[in-house]
Amino acid sequence: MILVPSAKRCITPMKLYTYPNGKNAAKSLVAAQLVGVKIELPPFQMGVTNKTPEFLAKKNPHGKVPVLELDDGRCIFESNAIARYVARLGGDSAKLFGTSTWDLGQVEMWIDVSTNEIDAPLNSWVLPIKGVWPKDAAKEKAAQEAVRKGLAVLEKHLMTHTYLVGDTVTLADIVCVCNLFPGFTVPGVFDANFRKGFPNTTRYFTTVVNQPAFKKVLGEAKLC
Ligand SMILES: N[C@@H](CCC(=O)N[C@@H](CS)C(=O)NCC(=O)O)C(=O)O
Repeated sequence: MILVPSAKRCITPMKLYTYPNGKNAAKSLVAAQLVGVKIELPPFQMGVTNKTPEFLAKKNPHGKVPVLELDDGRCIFESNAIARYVARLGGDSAKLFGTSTWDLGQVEMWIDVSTNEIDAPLNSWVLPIKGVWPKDAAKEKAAQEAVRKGLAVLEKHLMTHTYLVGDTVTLADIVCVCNLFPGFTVPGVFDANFRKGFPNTTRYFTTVVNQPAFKKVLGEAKLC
């Protein structure tokens, strides 16, 4: 059943503006692997390329990445929007969006849950550790609590599900696993002790992240 209109397949490869190993860019790069779409990574210097007048005028006025440039020069920003677009390019909309209207709703729901309830607070935990954001102990404690709450919901769902929706990887798993990636891999975040409280989420993450399309984009996920 075709639920989502497929986007036109580009002949000239699309370009994804991003810095190396970004988990937001990985969402669309994994989707591209799974639907058989080619995406090029043009030379990019974080903080320089994305602040040029040309980038701000034509690619993303927010000066942020990732940005997907189509073969005709039009651009899409916001990593989930880019991932949705790429996922629809394969021609088989069922592949990453499930096989029913219910599945599609669930895929969209889990994309939003993992973005709002996990990725948002996880950034406030991980980015100060990576030195990207300033340290603020009170904010980090609140972020950790919020991540635990978000993960508790995921953990319960994954007690009886291998994947978030249906029996195969969907875009929900791609977005969720990319969002979880820094938590499971940045030292001091989801460490062995933390993981004991989330066995289903840990099993889910390792199951999905070790699949070839994920490994090709994200590399070896060494748990922290
Ligand atoms: N919600 C956006 C977040 C984009 C974002 O914050 N990108 C960061 C890198 S992860 C960025 O480009 N920052 C540059 C800046 O803020 O100047 C998405 O999912 O694409």
